[in-house]
Amino acid sequence: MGRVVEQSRKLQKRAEQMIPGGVNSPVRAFRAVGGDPPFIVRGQGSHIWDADGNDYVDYIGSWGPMILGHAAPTVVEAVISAARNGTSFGASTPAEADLAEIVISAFPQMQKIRFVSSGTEATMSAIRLARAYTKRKYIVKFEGCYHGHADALLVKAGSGVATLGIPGSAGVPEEFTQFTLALPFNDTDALEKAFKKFRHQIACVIVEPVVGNMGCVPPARGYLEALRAITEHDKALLIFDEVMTGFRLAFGGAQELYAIRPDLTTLGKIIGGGLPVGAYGGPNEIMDLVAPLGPMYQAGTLSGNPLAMAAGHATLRYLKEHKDIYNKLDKIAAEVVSGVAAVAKEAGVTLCCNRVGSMFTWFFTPGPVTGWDSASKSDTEAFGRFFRVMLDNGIYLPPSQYEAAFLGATHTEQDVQQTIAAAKQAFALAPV
Ligand code: HOZ
Repeated sequence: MGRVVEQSRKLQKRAEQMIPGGVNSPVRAFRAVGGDPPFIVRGQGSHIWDADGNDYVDYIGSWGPMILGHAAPTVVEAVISAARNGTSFGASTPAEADLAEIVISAFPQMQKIRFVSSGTEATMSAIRLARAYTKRKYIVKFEGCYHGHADALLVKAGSGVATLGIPGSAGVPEEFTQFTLALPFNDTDALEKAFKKFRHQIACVIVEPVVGNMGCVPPARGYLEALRAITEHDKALLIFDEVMTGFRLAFGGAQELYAIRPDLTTLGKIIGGGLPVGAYGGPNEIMDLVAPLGPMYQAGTLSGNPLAMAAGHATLRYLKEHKDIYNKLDKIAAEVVSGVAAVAKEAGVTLCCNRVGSMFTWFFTPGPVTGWDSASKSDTEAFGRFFRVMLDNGIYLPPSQYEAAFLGATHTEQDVQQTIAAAKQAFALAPV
């Protein structure tokens, strides 16, 4: 089919003159897949439109937040009405407690929450808090998991770091990561060994309970239980990074789905309804160490911003009142994932399809994909070819093999059929 890309190309050239790579976050660049990134001018429901008028079924959803679809009326109204009263005060507003209350209602272990403006701030602060609480230095993270771009966490990270093949970021002195232990995901033995070697020295284990940042990788049966038991035994904290999974896999996130209670939870994306919000929360005993109550300092001019609080609250209130959405998301995601898998099989293309609820990835490898070692065996060239044909046929997927796709409550049967038809075309063109 082919797309007209003239306007997007012009906009990209203009942006490149002023913004590194023309993007304000590297995952938006098309370096790993090639082709012209569309410049988006409008979104409605499950669709977005670019500057050339091309219409796409959107499976990025702003990398997770848009569970209610683009320009959801309830969210738009809430933001407009908040904006009429002023956009920022640097002083407390009632909207902060409104959002706090509904978030806390979703997580049984959470008694207090602190809002920040991004997932990076949330995880960075939660780790500082875990160190303050345990008075220990080491942290454990997992290969292929991504917890934002704080120095100590850019070790064997997923997301853009994995996509661009940057093993550890330039500008991070070795000393800043000397207390970060990066272990393979879904490997209980490796964790046990680390806890044996660093007994009573590990402040916390931080994990994406369902990984989205090396593509979608679910936890093996019993793995999250093992994380809980090992951390509890050593009196280290368990942090669930639910920036992606919170309010997506269930209203109470992955911890509700898998029935595990971490000590701290980090959130972002959906809790801001498409505006910049992050958060970390947990029991009073830990959260009361946060300034001004305690000695762990963390701050932010735009934290708890009234527009962001209003968008988040409108989104969560809608989800709370329509919990059947999760069944609908599961059903439609299952249809699209298995539909594409079926046309791949017909065409003789080998895929490993990973999905939990409305997060999924078509890995171009026989799999199984259970961690970074197996994810990184994917044929990224084949993914790139698939991605470009999908885009030309109006399907907007994450431009990387190592990012989960998301769908929202506004995706339709027609979107699914269009996606499967596009995949059929992509596989027909694929060299076998
Ligand atoms: N966690 C998001 C995608 N893996 C980050 C989005 C971004 O870096 O812009």
